[in-house]
Amino acid sequence: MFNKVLIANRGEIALRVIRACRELGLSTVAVYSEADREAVHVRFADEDVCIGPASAAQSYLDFKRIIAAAEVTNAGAIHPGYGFLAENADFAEVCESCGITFIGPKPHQIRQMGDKAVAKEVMKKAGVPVVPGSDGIVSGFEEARELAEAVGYPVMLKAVAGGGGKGMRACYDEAELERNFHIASTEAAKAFSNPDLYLEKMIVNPHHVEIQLIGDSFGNYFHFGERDCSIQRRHQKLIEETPSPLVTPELRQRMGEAAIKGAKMVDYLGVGTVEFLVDKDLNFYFMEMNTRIQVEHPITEEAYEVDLLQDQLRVALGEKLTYRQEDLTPKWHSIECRINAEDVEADFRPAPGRIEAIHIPGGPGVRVDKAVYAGYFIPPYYDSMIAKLIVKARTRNSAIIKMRRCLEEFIVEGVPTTVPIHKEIFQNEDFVAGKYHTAFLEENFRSGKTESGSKKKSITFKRATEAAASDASPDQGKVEEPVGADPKSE
Ligand code: MV4
Repeated sequence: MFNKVLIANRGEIALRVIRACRELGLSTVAVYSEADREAVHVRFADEDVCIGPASAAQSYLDFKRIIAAAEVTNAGAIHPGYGFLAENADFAEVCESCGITFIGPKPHQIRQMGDKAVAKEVMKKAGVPVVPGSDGIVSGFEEARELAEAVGYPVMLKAVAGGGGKGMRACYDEAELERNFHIASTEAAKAFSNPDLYLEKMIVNPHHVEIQLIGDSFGNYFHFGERDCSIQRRHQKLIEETPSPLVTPELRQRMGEAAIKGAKMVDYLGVGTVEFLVDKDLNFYFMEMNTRIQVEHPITEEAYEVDLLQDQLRVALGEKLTYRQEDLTPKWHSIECRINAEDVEADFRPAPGRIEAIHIPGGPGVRVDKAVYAGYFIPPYYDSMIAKLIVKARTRNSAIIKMRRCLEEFIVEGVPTTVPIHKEIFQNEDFVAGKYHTAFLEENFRSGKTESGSKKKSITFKRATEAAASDASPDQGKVEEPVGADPKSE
């Protein structure tokens, strides 16, 4: 067992882990790169170790430096956060062989879910619905052609070592399939050192709905409903919400049970997320399983009144979970906006630099997970997310009103942020009506040349109708039952 945790990460998630550790009486070790000397996670950990230069390859991704830091500080466990080494099975294995608890699932579970074709086979065996397509990898174009003929076009070619939208190609006919087959496998070989592909029927305009689950070492499994992550751009999520406007209580139960069946199949340990695509007829299909705590976990914590970080640490400590599934219902509607230091007008280009001033919204039902402050210099080496703005309210409409208010209060000077685009999305009538799928942003954005004729893309967002845009309160004139109050909405 362990009583000291090294956090192999930075930014808001490192701080989130430190907070959970302190509440559980665990001591903490921060590691940091030379670019992160002034970072908040370093200040709030009990101990800290500089592990190398700014480049992630020589710091947050370097097994040897992180293991060495754990050994010199006598940390018994490593929490990887998300990104960096969070889903690296080799790293989890190295931790184990050094007698350090990796806070996450077992190495073979990470490896199984990391191979997308294997993951799909495992889920299929467990009885989880999967998209029709190849059983495992496709050996060559000829096999791909026959399969595509059988399931019908359009189809997708996906790299088994890809994921999160990487190494994926749409094919609308046989000619395109033939062209793409060679391109996709060559690309996959280069990008992932693995040329293997699998094939699936394409689900058109799907919703991205993911189920949060947890398993302990006694074989107990629970799910915490879904998160709708359909508002994304080039596979980068911008907004997540729970409950999903699409998901009925009955669908939630079926998807939750399917996710747990899949997790049980691999004796899954810890927190995990099972990603599904949901089509317009509410059919759901397994996509991927994420074997980490995710960026968007706070909306589930807020809606379900749980602490997933504490639970993740507890099951890693060998504790038993004491939930009853029937108690795990959404108590609130929660929405998250990812606030990134990016120039939206310049194709969302990351915009590192100094935060000259910052005002963080507050008030009831508002949570901001961040690790930035006035005067902080956002280094150019890592991702551009600077804060997560999370609200909760009893209804979706009141959560939208609260989010609009918080976005007005969210002031950052010194670097551009994604706040302006969030303001626009929260005025869009389709979004406000809960009518959106994964193509929402692409469909609602127009890009073109600016008046000056420069190459800079100017992006304008289709506005809500005048009536909806000027109506500050979508609650008005519309009666909506609070979350959980209507037995039908449970
Ligand atoms: C698909 C799909 C349509 N049909 N698979 C993208 C990320 C990866 N997790 C799976 N992805 C998709 N797989 C089939 N058979 C459409 C997507 C997809 C997508 C999925 C979730 C969220 C946003 C997306 C945006 C474009 C494509």
